[in-house]
Amino acid sequence: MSVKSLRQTVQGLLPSLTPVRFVAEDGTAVSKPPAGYSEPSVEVLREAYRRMVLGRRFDTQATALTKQGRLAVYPSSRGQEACQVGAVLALRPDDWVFPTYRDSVALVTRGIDPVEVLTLLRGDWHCGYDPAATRVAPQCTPLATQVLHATGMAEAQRRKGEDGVAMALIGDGATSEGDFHEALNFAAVLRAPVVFFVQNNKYAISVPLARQTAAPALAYKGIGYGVRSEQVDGNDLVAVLAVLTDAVAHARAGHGPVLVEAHTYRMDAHTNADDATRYRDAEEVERWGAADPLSRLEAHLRARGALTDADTTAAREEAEALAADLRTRMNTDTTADPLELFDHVYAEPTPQLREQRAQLAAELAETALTQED
Ligand SMILES: Cc1ncc(C[n+]2csc(CCOP(=O)(O)OP(=O)(O)O)c2C)c(N)n1
Repeated sequence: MSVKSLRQTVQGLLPSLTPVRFVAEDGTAVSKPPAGYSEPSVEVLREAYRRMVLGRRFDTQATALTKQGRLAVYPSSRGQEACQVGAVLALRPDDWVFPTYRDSVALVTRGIDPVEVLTLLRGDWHCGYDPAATRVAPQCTPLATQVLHATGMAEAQRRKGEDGVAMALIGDGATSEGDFHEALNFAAVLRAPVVFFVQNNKYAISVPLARQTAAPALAYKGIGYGVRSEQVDGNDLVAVLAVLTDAVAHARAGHGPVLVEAHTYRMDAHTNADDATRYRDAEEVERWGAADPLSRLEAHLRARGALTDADTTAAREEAEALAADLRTRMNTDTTADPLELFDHVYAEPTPQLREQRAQLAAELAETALTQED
């Protein structure tokens, strides 16, 4: 390869030096719009605003349900709505999404029933919706395994001659897992149509980014594998949507995978069971509060005359109705059969599994007898 074409190849992979941004924290447009990206239409931005209002209300309601004991655990994504809504709006309904436990708002945005989204976190079943019908994989709890699954699905679609894209949602901490690196390498070699979307929310439970990586940005991790990479202001919906739409188009056109790192912040604790005050100070949280993605988009659209009081009221009313419906339906007890636990582990249960099932069945029968006495 000549030095000239080598330089071009490297430049084609490199992320911009600072995160791509269209809208400043106060809602005003940045003076020099980022080159190479198209701004989403006003209609799309209005829809994104509505989805972000719904997503935030869903999130605060789910957190409240943990306090009432109706939900076993909830990893909030408050503050990450621009990432979660932007990711889904950048995809077609027939593209695949590979989410983590923190991506419930993305799933609600995808149109999945909020009660079904919470099935895993309620502890009832591993997945409450139909992954094949929704093209959303079950929310992944082991870190980074979904990145390989997304790559495999993207490659399978390509081999079938379909033009679908798979998007893996992943946290900053999970980029230290081997699976992340294997997936990037594999995807780049195969030119699989997959987008790796890292939501860098600055902490992996209590581990800050600086103790996770020495890379100048997580986006640079793509270059070594030959994966085109970009970084974006994750609290600017306009930028997230513009960058992800571009990444999806790149993958769909057969040009290979893209890694996008969004710089955002987890406003709440890791989950309701975690005390974030033990590892980060209030000042930092307050600073990020000023960068809130929802109020930023609202201010931006209002300044452009694209959002009225009637629009914001309508969105909030719709969000209240969603929360009320969620409360009502989550207030009914589910009646799960403990033996169902063994149903879908293997197509053919192993002898050990059969033995465990029999053991549990005997214990349940004994408990039932004791209760009758
Ligand atoms: C393979 C694996 N190792 C460890 C854990 C325990 N664990 C759960 S969440 C978490 C932190 C993840 O942080 P990050 O990837 O930044 O995602 P975030 O929760 O911030 O969205 C860890 C270490 C796990 N779930 N899976």
